[in-house]
Amino acid sequence: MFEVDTTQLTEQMESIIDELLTGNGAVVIRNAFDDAAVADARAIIMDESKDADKETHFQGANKDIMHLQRRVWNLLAKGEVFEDMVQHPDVVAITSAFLGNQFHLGSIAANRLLPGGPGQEPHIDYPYWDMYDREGFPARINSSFPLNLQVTIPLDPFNEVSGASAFLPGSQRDLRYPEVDDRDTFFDSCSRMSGNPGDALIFNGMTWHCAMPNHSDHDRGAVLIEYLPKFVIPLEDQLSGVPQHVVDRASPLLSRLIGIGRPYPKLFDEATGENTIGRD
Ligand SMILES: O=C(O)CCC(=O)C(=O)O
Ligand SMILES: [Fe+2]
Repeated sequence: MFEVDTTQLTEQMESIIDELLTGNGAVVIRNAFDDAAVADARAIIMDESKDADKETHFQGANKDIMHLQRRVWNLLAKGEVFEDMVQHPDVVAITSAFLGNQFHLGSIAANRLLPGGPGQEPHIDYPYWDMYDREGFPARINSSFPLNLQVTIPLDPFNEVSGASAFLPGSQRDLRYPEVDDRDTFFDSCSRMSGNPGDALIFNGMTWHCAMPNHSDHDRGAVLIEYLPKFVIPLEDQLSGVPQHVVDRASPLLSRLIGIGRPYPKLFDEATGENTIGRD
């Protein structure tokens, strides 16, 4: 994977955008988060996922072992460390360049694969995640500009044995949900998002990818952050789900990410009579 040199971020930005949109579809910032942040996040997620009782996705063929892949949703309600995770300055700079500087948060959740845990079907992420129903999407929708940026933060070693996410380099250029018939090609040709706890694995959500089975003897946990341009409806309801004490201490960036002050939808009949949009 293309390794971002954070000391050269401004100079590299065009190459990063190229890599995400028309290159392999994924880049990595090594050691984005320190050991203390990882340990804190991991402890919270292990505790919150003692039961396998949350909605999960892309597990079609794995019903018997589905409980070995566990989700923790709405992490901003579960620990202060996650407030830092969604505001990492280098990730924010890349996301601003990729999705526009008013991007917001679609979701921050965890995916925990226990030993023996199953992989997922190859897929693409929200807002494309149900694109197997192609008729639900606009005519000629294509990959020329992005509506999603995903950031995976491993909390355990991510390697071929432990079930590091697989992705098919370049698959984002042809925006479509992988067919069942594409799976052999996917699994034969995929690369892995290998990494260490605290790395930030960043990818274009149009890239075909999936969690892979965990054949190791340890957990494979990860924080999954999804960023969206300002006009795409968030996946998680942060406005209801993020507690008031987090809202009260939120930075301007975090407030925007969770949708505080988001103008629409709006009751224009109740607005004051003034001109609010336009160059002049
Ligand atoms: O946990 C992983 O490796 C990937 C998870 C994923 O892609 C998803 O749930 O959408
Ligand atoms: Fe995904």
